[in-house]
Amino acid sequence: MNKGLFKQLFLEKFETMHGQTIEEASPMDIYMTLGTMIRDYMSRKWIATNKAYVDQEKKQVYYFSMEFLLGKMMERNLLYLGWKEIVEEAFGELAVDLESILSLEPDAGLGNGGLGRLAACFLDSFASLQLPGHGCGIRYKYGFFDQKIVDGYQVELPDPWLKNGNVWEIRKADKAVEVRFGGNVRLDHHDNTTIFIHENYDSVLAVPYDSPIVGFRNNTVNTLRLWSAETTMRDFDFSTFNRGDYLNAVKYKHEVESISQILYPDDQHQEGRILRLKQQYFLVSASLQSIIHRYKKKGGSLDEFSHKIAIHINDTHPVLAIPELMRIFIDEEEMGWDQAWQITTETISYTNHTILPEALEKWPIDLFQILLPRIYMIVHEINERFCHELWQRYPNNWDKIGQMAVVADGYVHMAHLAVVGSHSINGVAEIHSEILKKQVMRHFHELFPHKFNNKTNGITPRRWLLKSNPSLAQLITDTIGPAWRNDSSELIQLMKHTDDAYIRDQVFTIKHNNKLRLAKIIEEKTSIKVDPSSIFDVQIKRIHGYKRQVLNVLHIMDLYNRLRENPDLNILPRTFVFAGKSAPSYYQAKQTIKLIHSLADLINKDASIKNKLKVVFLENYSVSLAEKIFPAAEVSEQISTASKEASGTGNMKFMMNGAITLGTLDGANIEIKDAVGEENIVIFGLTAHDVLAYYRDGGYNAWDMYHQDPRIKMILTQLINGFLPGAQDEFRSVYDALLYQNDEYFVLKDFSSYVDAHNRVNTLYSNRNQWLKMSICNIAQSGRFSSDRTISEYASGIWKIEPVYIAE
Ligand code: 26W
Repeated sequence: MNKGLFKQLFLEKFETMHGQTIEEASPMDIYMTLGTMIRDYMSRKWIATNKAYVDQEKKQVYYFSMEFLLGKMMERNLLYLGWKEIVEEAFGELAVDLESILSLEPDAGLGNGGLGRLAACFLDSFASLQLPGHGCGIRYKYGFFDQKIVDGYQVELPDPWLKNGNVWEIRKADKAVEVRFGGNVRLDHHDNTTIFIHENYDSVLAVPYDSPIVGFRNNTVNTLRLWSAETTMRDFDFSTFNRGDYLNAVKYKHEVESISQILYPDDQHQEGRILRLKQQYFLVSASLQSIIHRYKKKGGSLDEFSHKIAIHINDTHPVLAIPELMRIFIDEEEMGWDQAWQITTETISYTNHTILPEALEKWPIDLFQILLPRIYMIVHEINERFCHELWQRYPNNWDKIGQMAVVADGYVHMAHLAVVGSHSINGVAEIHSEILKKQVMRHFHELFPHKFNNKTNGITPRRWLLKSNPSLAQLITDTIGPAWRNDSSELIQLMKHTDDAYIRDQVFTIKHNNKLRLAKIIEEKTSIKVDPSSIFDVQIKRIHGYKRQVLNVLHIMDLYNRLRENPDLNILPRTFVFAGKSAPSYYQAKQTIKLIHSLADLINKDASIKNKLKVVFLENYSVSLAEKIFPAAEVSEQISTASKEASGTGNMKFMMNGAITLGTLDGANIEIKDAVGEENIVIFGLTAHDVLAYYRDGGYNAWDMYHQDPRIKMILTQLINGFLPGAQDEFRSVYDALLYQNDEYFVLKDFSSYVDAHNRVNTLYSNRNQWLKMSICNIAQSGRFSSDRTISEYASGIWKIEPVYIAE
């Protein structure tokens, strides 16, 4: 492609699509035309990729996930195809501003947070590493809610991201499959075998929408297949409607479509709602049917299935893939139990993303059985056989067997099903995998030690550096060459330049410009003016007790108290930036958002502290907003209660953009510390070992902190004495959680060490050269946190898949 050719093709495409000339074009028409052109161009590569996969009979992996938090795709696709500059110049000649066209695209926000964004980074790495890996998910009509802040409170609005259509997807109506819910199972006998007949079920039509996922500057185009729930024509238009039961027909249609209507806006808390279980089964049943259908059509033998297909489940949400695969093998393919079980376990692998007990999924048996009668029978049988094995191994140890059973205490335990029915279980950072093996899943680890492994998370350096921080990316390319974009281990070459005055200067200038850009966004969105020379100290992530935004707030209050007492206090000016959404039903998290706003109100208006402190909350955190914040950040707040954050991936995005981590020894922070060395990170607080010991043995009393530390006493009093603007009792619940509920997340316990850590940051930052050296070191060491490294490890260690070269 070159500029002249692009311009010509674009104008032709525009006229055929819109029946008018470019002079009359609306920006949306231009967006659609460009999107269609890109898609058409990718289509040829897409066909070639699929053909190569089939012809070469290479093993493929399907990544099953309830969430894919993709963000925008157009700029990504332009960059990856190598078209961006051409289009920019051609549009310049047509007096069209590419930036404003790109901004028209809504984020695909089909995820809550870390787990969903990880799935998106993985798709990026599959394609960029030329690996045959595809995503399977749900095409939610409404993505993660839009967050509005009204008077300091979070208000949730729907996210109708599909309202103007979606240029990237292709509806494949002919590939629709049927998914069955409810009804009953009748047993029949044929030639000495029992046959299970599922009858009187409600049937839902699953219609796939495929989107191309193109690799970086290669010819690989993989597929993200998202399923949409529709009524079958048979059910809606004819039978019910003809009986004249119009209202019921409409109600039924509505009920069916509700399955793919909305993403559940809760992470780290399982709700037990039947619609969620429906979504989970809908995803796995539709995906497996289509995978097997295609596999057989291409002549594959089921005996070979696990050698040709790997299925990965992203947390337990798609764990029904295990009994569903068993159902298809046994009921539809007439396979015996033992063979079906062997193939199933060899096919499926599972990642755990959290140890928070409230997030571990379990479903009440009665609800499960009514919705999925045949699947329940299979789960029951899996449980019987597994408990029998346990009995052989641990005779009479009912306690242990009860703790490990798949079905127990009236519930189906999804994580147990995942461990029993898969060949690999991994955590997402070293410490997390260790906690799984030694604590949460210790009985399972004892039984199946070979199944457990670690795959430390990663992020794609192409979106989180090349796309979001182009000037830093350019500096890196100028310094060490462009290879880092495909081979992130190359970033280590930057270590040779940590003392290079020119590079330091450039890193400083780039960061400063990114801060200016963010300062402008902050002013536009909040009317708050921040000092671009102040330290940009950033905490952006879901709002949750264990992530301890409250600890950040308490430190800011203390700093403010010190400044009020002495306005000439010798500290560097700071800007504290927050962003993040709370689950709609999570009261404490919502109060935390209000607390940040009240504090911001108080501090930002106080002239006496001479602009040394600003507090900003940016509403509606999203992939696109994140892309603007990470490049401008200098301090990365990773302050979860040790042991609670499985990995974190924001920490890696900050690091790759040159921010210094201020964090606890939790999740991947530990590996970041190992990578950069103690002198290039600021660590504080309890260790996971300390925290787990407190939970086990007790011995922590939050009131001791209150009585021992006058700073804590003062701040906590300020939470409830009207010091903060707004109603007197607004923050009583925050106060009570910290004192009367004994501070479950050890905020007060870690307070003092957190304040010390901030003081260290202040000292380090005052030596500009030292700070820039730290920053360059962080960028240089961030290569190991590329999702390319992570996916290569999954590919060789778990899935046994290999790259497939796709010719031009
Ligand atoms: C059933 C409700 C529900 C929904 C989502 C429970 C749990 C989840 C996810 C497992 C929450 C999640 O996103 N976990 C995060 O996963 C990231 C990717 O591995 C990690 O980096 C984060 O530490 C972890 O919190």
